[in-house]
Amino acid sequence: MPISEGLYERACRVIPGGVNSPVRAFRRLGRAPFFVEKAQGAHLIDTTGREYVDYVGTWGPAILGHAPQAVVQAVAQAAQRGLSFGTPTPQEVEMAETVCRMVPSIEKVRMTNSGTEATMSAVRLARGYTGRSLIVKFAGCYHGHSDSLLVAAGSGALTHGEPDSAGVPRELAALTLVLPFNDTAALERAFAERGNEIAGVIVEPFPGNAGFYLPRSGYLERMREITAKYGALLIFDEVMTGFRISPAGVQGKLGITPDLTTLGKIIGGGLPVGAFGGRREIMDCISPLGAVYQAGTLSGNPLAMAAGLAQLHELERTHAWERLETLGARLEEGVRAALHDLKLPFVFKCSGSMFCLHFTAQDVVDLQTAQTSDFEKYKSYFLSLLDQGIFVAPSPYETGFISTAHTEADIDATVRAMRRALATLG
Ligand code: KE4
Repeated sequence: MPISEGLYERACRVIPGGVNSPVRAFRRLGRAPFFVEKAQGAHLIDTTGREYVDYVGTWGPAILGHAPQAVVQAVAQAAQRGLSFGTPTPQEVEMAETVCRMVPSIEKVRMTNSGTEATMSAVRLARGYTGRSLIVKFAGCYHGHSDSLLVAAGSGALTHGEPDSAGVPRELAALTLVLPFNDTAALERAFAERGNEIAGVIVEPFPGNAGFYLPRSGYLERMREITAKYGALLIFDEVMTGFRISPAGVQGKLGITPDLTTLGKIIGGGLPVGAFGGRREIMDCISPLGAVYQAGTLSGNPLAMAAGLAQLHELERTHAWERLETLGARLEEGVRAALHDLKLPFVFKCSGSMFCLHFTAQDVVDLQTAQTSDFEKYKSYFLSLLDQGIFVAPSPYETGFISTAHTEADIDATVRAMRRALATLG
């Protein structure tokens, strides 16, 4: 299949790995990435004119599909009024009011330009608010690339973390404890031993960065109890799940109230936006009110606010979450039937419009079980789907996203293509 080889070679000469974010490079897949010329609805069109049904959805933001008219028109109209002012604007107030209305745990919110900025700021705020230094995260959960969160589990669950990237000082990594997800005993031990040092616990409530999987019943509820007991802040990283799993993300679906929430992706409508918010008494510690500094030249950018507001309003106007549940259930039914008919023991995890097929027979409940997925099988599946015009995540450690622009016909065609891709693996 013709791929934009020339473009990729040019890109590799001037961009590290030819991409502006590593996952786009199709590493270990034995094929150069395609380059997108344009996108509309549930479809991408690459520079060779080839079309794909898209389940990456620009990693989450494209919940209405690509270039939804409501969003495109809002951005075009905003652009006519200017691109960036460095002053407050009415749209930022409307965005903050909308977020606080849709996510009741958020009483005040600050805009950033990415999910990374949002989680980095939330971690600093937890430390500033509590006066403590330790942060707890979970193996396999990804919260962007700030130093304190690029940390892997240390030699022992209770010992300090190890850098998960070159350039992260060991001294800083030591202030992050990395625990196994879905392991309540490990969480209770960490707090029993060091609870009064822990500023905050940051978690993807429905993890989507080691493939998609779910918390065991009661796990997050216990996490809420323990953090409250020890005065540590519970930070729900809903950059991926926010405004998708429900209007109020996972917290809305499960009825759990975190102290802070980080947001991104959907809130920007495809433009660069992140946000962090929570209880007023905590958020009022943020500059210029409080002593925790946080800032951004383009935070609350008028075009990004116009895009995000148009997307959120369109989601509400169309009751999008019902549609996403319907489409997700149709995909789940089709995939499970295919796995049954082909006698494949693979594990399919989904919730609403988020899904992942794990190429393992082990139930996937954390990073360790996710890593039992067979990469070569995933590679074969990915390439077969790509050749059939279906674009799923170019890594087994990502999540698939359905949008309201997908149709029943798209889902049914995708299931047929999955059957063909899986049939070679039996
Ligand atoms: P960004 O800085 O990429 O906007 O957001 C970081 C982030 C924070 N929290 C969660 C739960 C996230 O999933 C992300 C980013 N997600 C990845 C997809 N796995 C972004 C894709 C990429 O890195 O290119």
